[in-house]
Amino acid sequence: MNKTTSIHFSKASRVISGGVNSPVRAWKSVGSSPLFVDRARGSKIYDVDGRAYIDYVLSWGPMILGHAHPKVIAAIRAAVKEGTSFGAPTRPETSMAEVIASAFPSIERLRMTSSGTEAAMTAIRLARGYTGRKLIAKFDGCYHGHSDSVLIKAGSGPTTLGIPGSPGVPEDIARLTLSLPYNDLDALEKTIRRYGSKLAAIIVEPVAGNMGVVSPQKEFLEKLRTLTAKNGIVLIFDEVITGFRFAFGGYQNLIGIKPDLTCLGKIIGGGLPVGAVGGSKKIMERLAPTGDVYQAGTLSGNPVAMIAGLTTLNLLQAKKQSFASLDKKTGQLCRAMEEMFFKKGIPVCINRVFSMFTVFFQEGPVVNLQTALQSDTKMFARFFHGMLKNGIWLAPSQYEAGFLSFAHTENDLQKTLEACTKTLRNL
Ligand code: KE4
Repeated sequence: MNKTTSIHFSKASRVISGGVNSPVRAWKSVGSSPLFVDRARGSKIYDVDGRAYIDYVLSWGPMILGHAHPKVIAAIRAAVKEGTSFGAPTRPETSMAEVIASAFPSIERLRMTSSGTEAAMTAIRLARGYTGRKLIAKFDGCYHGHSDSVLIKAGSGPTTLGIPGSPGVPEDIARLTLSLPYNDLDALEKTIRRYGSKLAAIIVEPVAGNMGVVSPQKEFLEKLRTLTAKNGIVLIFDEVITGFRFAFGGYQNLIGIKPDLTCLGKIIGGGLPVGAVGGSKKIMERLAPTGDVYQAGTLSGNPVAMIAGLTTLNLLQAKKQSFASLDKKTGQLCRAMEEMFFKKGIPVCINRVFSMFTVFFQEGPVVNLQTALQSDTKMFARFFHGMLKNGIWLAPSQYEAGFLSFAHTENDLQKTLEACTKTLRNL
């Protein structure tokens, strides 16, 4: 660890819990203090010593256009001149809702929040209020933010840190959440047979990104849709990561499945704090003030965040065709890395869905949390640090996703592969 980092980290640790404002940033699972970032532009991120890295974290997904896109920055600059928050409805919020509703056929009404956690928490409360039922179900290794009901066998930070449940979540709340293995049709059918009429909602990441990337097996999501519809259970797709990541819309559009509620975040905020929950008018109108399910937020739909998000979505809409190129680039990178590991005789399983990927240090296949946990996290940590030393910034956890942006160039990919070659020499 370099000297500057330790100075910044020890200073931060004197006043911020763990020195970070979100646990995964602490780099605990890769066994070092975190680098501090000064700035970022395009596909590059720069630490406080001015060292540049090709960034595959992209702020955990939002920066799909690349960092500090000039049009996004210009739009934010113009917006902040008019004020930053009014606590009153603004036209950019309506435009945001219109753009999202036009991209998601399942969304007739939307409610903005300031985080994905609030979006998922709202969706669950709304489903419970709408159905009058208490029980919900989720899937092991999926992460839907840190509200009490979903911190059960949760992915992302909880899995990274080995705290899939969490002290502070009362047993009375935890017992209202069932958690099943992802991609396990039998477990799903058994659970619905046993609890169907008691379940308010089932929430799922349609493509899992928080146990590392795990794609849904054929029929898993179709079966989920059929069984929830049959039993009056609200199906919630958590598309906080996947919303506008694969196409101009959700993963739901690509597979032709309409969930009852969708959670969004990350990309729709263009790098500013945002979340959203959307769905059918029938369910969404149960939210206060039209309905009786309460939900609120001082900065929900913040006009500056809306402008950043709208500018991002408008630029993505103009790139509709080039999502395929992002997919192609990511495929090239992953295949080339797979080849390198194979030649070195190091077992890896690289899971990729369009422009998100994870290099699991194991033979594979990785189809759920249980198989993901077979990975060699020590080897992952050595790979992480080797790539960092060679100028590549990967997610500091085996159980997270890597992302490409439209700003990643062929040259970036070439440099990444060169870094991988050098790293594998000493792995
Ligand atoms: P936020 O509350 O962090 O905005 O969103 C929570 C959330 C909800 N749903 C999904 C599918 C998510 O991936 C997330 C947040 N993702 C993590 C990383 N995988 C955020 C990084 C962090 O916790 O610092």
